[in-house]
Amino acid sequence: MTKIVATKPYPDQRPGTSGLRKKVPVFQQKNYVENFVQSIFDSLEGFEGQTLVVGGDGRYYNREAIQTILKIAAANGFGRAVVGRGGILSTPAVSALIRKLKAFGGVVLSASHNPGGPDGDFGIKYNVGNGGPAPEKVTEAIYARTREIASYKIVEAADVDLDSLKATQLGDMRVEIVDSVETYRALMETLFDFDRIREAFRAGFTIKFDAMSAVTGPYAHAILEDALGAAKGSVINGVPLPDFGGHHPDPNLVHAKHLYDLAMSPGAPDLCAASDGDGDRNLIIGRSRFVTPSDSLAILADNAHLAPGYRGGVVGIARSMPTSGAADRVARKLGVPLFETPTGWKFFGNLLDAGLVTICGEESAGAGSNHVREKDGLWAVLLWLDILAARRASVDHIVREHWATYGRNYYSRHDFEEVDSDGANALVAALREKLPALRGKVFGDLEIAAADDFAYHDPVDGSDSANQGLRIMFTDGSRIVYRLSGTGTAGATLRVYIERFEGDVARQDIEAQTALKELIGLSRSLAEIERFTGRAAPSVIT
Ligand code: VG1
Ligand code: CO
Repeated sequence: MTKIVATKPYPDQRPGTSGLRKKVPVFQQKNYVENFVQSIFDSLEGFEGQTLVVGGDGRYYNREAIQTILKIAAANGFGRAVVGRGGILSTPAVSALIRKLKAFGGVVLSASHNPGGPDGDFGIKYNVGNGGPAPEKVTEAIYARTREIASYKIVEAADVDLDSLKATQLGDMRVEIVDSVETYRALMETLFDFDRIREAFRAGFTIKFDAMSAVTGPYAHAILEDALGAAKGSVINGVPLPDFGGHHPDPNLVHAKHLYDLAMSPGAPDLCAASDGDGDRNLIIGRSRFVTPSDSLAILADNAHLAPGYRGGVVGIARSMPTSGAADRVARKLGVPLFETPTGWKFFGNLLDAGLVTICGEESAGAGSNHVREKDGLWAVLLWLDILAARRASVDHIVREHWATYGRNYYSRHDFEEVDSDGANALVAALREKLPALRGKVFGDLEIAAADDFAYHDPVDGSDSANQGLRIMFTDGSRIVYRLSGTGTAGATLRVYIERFEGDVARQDIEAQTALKELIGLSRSLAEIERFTGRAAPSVIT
């Protein structure tokens, strides 16, 4: 039954910020999926007879990839595979299942917020036994293996029926198809006061949740509408589609503009929210009030104790380096440590496992806690709902009160997408060269206090990660950060993160681009963005 198939390495299978992401036709090349999956298993030890969780966001090629993964897992000696029905599992649901089942690990099929379809993007990510993305030393080992792989092992068998909730045998491995939502919904019930939220909906609270035709549809229907009693129709675009209806399932102000417009319109719902392709990001917009992800992290950390799952308070907060310093101010007030990590959820795993932090977040619309080891879109929406129900206040009120207490970190990210890779690399190289000379330079009201290339020392396992983003810090606490995306599939994407602190309440409600104008101008000239990329303006501003 088990066959050993000869293969040749592909040179381009290096996992990025979050797994291996490529265009669908790249994954459709002969043995491309097989090579990568066998390389994952070749880099692991001790999974004989153990459980593997498998699921994805339902995008094009999800089912085909799952069949291949199951057959290779069976041939390599896994004892059991647990798969979401129809191949559907959100990224946080995979994490929850791995933890609940004490599985050896899991494979997540997703390219997250990137578009799907035959010409869209696909992705494969391996998660380890704590439920979180494999740390860098594992992803680098996988990559090294892909460079020399010569064969893979696969069971020859008919495809598994992914749509019926039953168990079947695949070689010596048992395959169980499970409900995609159940474990996740039960976990949410342990964290939040469902009665209190239900009561709020009964009393007239309104929500609009856009699942963006991606994976969170079934979860949002089951939790928001069925369990919590939000009005039918509160969840829109709630059926996962292989091409996400032709849209970018990216919950930001560009791709979810209709939601923003709704939130700013007369008679807007109390809360507008959305998640991304694989369900780990969140967008929060109150009536007339957009909440930046960095502010959302700070506000959630500050108010988490109101939810039953966090009654004991938070022990620490972690944020990715480009995320604004708003959470730092909360940590200081709470008297708990704040950790600054490189971009990507894999860097939070050790801190969470060691019990050093309770809540983590990224400026890219990701927040999560120690309940799983991934960021979690619906979790963030539910925590907001529970806080709103407990405080009986509007999103706008909570945000403004937060700024009045802590000050406001004006924040914006400018993305220059799909620029020429050589130009982007040259820009970074030139800026890196310039960093040491920048200290003390004055531009109008701004003086550079320090400039460096961010490096992270993991306090738990002692590992080091260098070249994680160029930081330019100013004497007034303002900051400009530059880094290249590690999730794109075409050319390079330059991300520029801009931040300025405002302590004066009278100046806290200025439109962000206006408040950051001077820094934005400087971000362009310091790095000579137009000269290196040919772009005078970013393609996406969030
Ligand atoms: C982006 C975000 C990062 C996030 C990553 C995965 O990475 O900036 O914060 O962790 O996507 O999120 P990059 O390297 O393109 O900047 V997801 O929802 O795409 O799994
Ligand atoms: Co995602």
